[in-house]
Amino acid sequence: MIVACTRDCYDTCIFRAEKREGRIRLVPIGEFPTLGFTCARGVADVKRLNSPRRVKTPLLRGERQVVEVSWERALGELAARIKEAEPEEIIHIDYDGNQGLLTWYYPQRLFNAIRSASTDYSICSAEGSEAIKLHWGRSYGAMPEELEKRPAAFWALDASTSFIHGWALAKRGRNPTAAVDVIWTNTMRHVDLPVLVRPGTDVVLALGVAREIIEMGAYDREFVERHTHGFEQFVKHVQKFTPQYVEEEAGVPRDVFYKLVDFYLKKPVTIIGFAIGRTENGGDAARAISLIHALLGDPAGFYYSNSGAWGIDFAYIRGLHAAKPSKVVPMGLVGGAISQFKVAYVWNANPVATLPQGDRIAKAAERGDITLAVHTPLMDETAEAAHIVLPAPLYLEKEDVVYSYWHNYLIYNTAVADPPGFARRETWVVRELAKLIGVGDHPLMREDPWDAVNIALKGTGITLEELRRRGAVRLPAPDYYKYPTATGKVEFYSVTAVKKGLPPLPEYKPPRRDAYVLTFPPNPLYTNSQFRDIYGEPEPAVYLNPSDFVSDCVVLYNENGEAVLKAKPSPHVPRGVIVYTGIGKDLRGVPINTLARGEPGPYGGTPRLYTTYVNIRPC
Ligand SMILES: Nc1nc2c(c(=O)[nH]1)N[C@H]1C(S)=C(S)[C@@H](COP(=O)(O)OP(=O)(O)OC[C@H]3O[C@@H](n4cnc5c(=O)[nH]c(N)nc54)[C@H](O)[C@@H]3O)O[C@H]1N2
Ligand SMILES: Nc1nc2c(c(=O)[nH]1)N[C@H]1C(S)=C(S)[C@@H](COP(=O)(O)OP(=O)(O)OC[C@H]3O[C@@H](n4cnc5c(=O)[nH]c(N)nc54)[C@H](O)[C@@H]3O)O[C@H]1N2
Ligand code: SF4
Ligand SMILES: [Mo]
Repeated sequence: MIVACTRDCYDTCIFRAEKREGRIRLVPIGEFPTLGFTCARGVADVKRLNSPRRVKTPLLRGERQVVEVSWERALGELAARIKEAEPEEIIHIDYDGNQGLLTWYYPQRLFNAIRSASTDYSICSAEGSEAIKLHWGRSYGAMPEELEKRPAAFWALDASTSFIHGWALAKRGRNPTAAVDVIWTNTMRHVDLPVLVRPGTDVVLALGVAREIIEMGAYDREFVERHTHGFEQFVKHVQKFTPQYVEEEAGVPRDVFYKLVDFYLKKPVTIIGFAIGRTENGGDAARAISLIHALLGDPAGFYYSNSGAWGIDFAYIRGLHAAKPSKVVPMGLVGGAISQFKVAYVWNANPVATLPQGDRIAKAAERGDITLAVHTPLMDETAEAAHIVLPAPLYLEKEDVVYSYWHNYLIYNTAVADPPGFARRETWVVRELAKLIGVGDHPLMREDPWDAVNIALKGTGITLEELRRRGAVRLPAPDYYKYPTATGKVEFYSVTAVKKGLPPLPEYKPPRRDAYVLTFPPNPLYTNSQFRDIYGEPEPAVYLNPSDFVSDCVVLYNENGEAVLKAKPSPHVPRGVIVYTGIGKDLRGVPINTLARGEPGPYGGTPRLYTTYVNIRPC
């Protein structure tokens, strides 16, 4: 049996699942793209099936205690709350705890059918995707194999921690590697050319590199003439991004800058970390980095997210062809705006911990301002705050179709274990709920979930039946010479942006220099807030440069709130930057995201949480 890890992760590892004497073993496939190894989470997935944090029975939280109830009672209660509220007073909050088409996307149909409010799904990669689309009409890029074939630059990505198979391929290829980051991550310490930049200044560096390539006459004239639009305006625009300006603004010394230019002349692939979109000027940085590859005549030279390349009709599974949300709230603002709602239904996400000011969702539930319901396999902060908790199967306990935003395998996941207790899958829950609310007959809810998947897969050229039979199918690489922009070309000067009232060329606004920047590199033991049931809580600590060290206990504060944390000096953190590894809490148990910046970025609405400005004082 074949299964793929459904977590929000570049790698989407593929396993052979073996069952011997009732015991399940997951063996990472030896061949590409999993290469015979997996991560600390992949190793613990079987153990996690019996995690003490599993939710096995529906729960209702009363004033005094939490009681186990039947599905009928729990769903009856939830349906009553939903029926009492106006559609725009109901919000569903879901993200990528499990990337299965039926687990994440299909349940959105119920909420679109009743025209409730939705988030904008912007927390992770939307900013960069929308930004790159302004120039290319698409945001997909390099296929995984490229990492092994040519030099690789990891830009705003600690690949050796969060993208271990991409990292392994690059290392296996033995070509030169580079990284651009604001701290000395493990990746920065293990590439040939590490480039340390000041937070939020990547766009300056990228436009500086572009300018230099043009100055040297080293760009691909034929590609520029045949496939691009607005080169002249771009040339003019980049003039001010001289090596001197790059040094002053981004803090990159001249010699390192020229080495990076040389590196780009070798036609590397750039893996642009999703993280770039969560930084100040991040969308503009993604735009500028992608355009370096247009200069090089290399439309397959950058990678951001390949989700859009496989032809999967996500909008169809979500039901957007038939009904749309009445209101859309940027994810970074949901925490602050939660009291506008009466009911919040959460699945596949842990917003109390993972969203900026997510702790306000828990507070609103505690005050009784909202009814909070959660469908989850495991107790987390959101479930602890919820009035209604519904038990869900983990990915090894249900069938689903899984895609990757990196590699081009589509996988049919078979269930290798039975769900515990009364756990029921997402499609069942929303269809039962639909009946109770009175929309069971809505065309979106009537359609069998598997039929919906089959239709959504049409553009991939693979039928559900074939996929089920083969287990895993390799999809073809996309066409890199098709640009669905206004001009049909790669737009150095984005006509599309002008139409949308956005700047046609990547812009730079200097970040604040009067505060510390709190940022969040990945933690190897967790995927976002998951696996604390196995590995415990991440340390409530921040790292800072020895010269910024004031005390071993600090209070970080800004206009959003305060966090009390242990502080540790680290030579890997430059002055002015403060590092919290992963997503966790402070010493009082307050989610670290109580501090995070929530206001949406200009292109895809992603909050700039990786450039969170804070002040610091000793405890
Ligand atoms: N082990 C592990 N793996 C994961 C995850 C996890 O939690 N743990 N999460 C998964 C998810 S949801 C995602 S989206 C991806 C995360 O992957 P990405 O978001 O693509 O990147 P990260 O590896 O988290 O690294 C982000 C890097 O950006 C740096 N950075 C911060 N500000 C700036 C800036 O202004 N400029 C530059 N150049 N760099 C900056 C940080 O120091 C950090 O090293 O990984 C996935 N894989
Ligand atoms: N401080 C800080 N905040 C961040 C980030 C950061 O690096 N630092 N990263 C941001 C990024 S990139 C992202 S993507 C978000 C991630 O935000 P989330 O998507 O909220 O994060 P996860 O912790 O991956 O997933 C959350 C929940 O999904 C549930 N789940 C897992 N499998 C299933 C399933 O099969 N069914 C159901 N119903 N539920 C399931 C898990 O129990 C878990 O509680 O966080 C963002 N927030
Ligand atoms: S979390 Fe990522 S690296 Fe780990 S098993 Fe899942 S896909 Fe593989
Ligand atoms: Mo993410």
